[in-house]
Amino acid sequence: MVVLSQPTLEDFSLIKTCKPSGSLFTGIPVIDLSAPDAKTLIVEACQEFGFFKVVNHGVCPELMARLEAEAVKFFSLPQPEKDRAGPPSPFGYGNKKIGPNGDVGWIEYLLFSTNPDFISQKFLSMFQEEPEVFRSAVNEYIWKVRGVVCRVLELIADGLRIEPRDVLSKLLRDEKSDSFFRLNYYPPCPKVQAQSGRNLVGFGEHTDPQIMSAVRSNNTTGLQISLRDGTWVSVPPDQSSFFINVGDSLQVMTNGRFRSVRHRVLADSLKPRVSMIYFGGPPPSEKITPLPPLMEEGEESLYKEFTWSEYKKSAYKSRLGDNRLGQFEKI
Ligand code: GA4
Repeated sequence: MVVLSQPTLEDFSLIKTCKPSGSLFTGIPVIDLSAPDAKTLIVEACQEFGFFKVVNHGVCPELMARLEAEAVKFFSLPQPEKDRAGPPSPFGYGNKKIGPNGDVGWIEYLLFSTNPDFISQKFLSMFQEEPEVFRSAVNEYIWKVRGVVCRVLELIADGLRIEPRDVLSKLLRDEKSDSFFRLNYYPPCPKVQAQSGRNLVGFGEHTDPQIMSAVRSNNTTGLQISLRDGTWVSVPPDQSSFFINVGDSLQVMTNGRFRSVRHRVLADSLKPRVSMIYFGGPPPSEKITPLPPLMEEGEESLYKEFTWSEYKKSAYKSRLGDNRLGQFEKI
């Protein structure tokens, strides 16, 4: 059995805590990708929640389990070995520090670009032994999960009656697509839970800047989303499904019809949470503006015009919880 080092109390001092909500929310939309009404249900879910669960997606559970096992193996390595894969500037291994502006959380992670050349280089320098097994699991997984997100984006185009149906998915399939992949490991926090009755915040509240993200986690709770009225609800975990988040860019491309969902992760008091997330982003030079066929007559964009590279630059100057789209809204 793999035993990970126990956190010390000093490790907790900067990290926020939060009272865990007892119950799990039962209202998350569940989309069967093969169902005839999938396109309509996805559009409704993107408008109401900016979040939904996808089942019947065709990615085999063995691949998810294999990648999860490889991730746990990595996070179980001695600290100096993991540190050799860091810091995440912006890609690599990170421990508690999130982004460049002072955000922290009860988390360890690996952050990659989905560009295969980049992955292989980083992996080769990261692992002396057997990089190939991990690398191929990551590459295969990214390929499959991108396929799922592209299918969802094509169903969205159908549901919104936009042509061509690859208007969004082609941005993720583009060889210049600026997409990320992240493996997160949230260690359990039993001491804090016992002393305060609160859980450590693993990843503070935020929205994803990209077009769309797909999260797969093990069966540990922790993910919470904010509803329209600002209430936080806990998402029941499901290791065989994907949870899809609408990102800021898709909110802009639908001129505010879709909602970029605010979400956060609380560490569990007893079990580690392991998640793998694909963040589908456009090429750097892509203009992020409302899709013309969607606009009603006389409708104006709610946002100033910007490219993905401009948005990303400004995101990396922000704090995690900031309303990043705020400064791009037209007044
Ligand atoms: C949030 C979504 C993704 O995890 C991420 C994050 C990125 C990082 O961890 O480096 C950011 C965060 C995320 C948005 C604001 C900036 C950048 C940390 C941060 C404080 C990889 C992304 O693309 O944006």
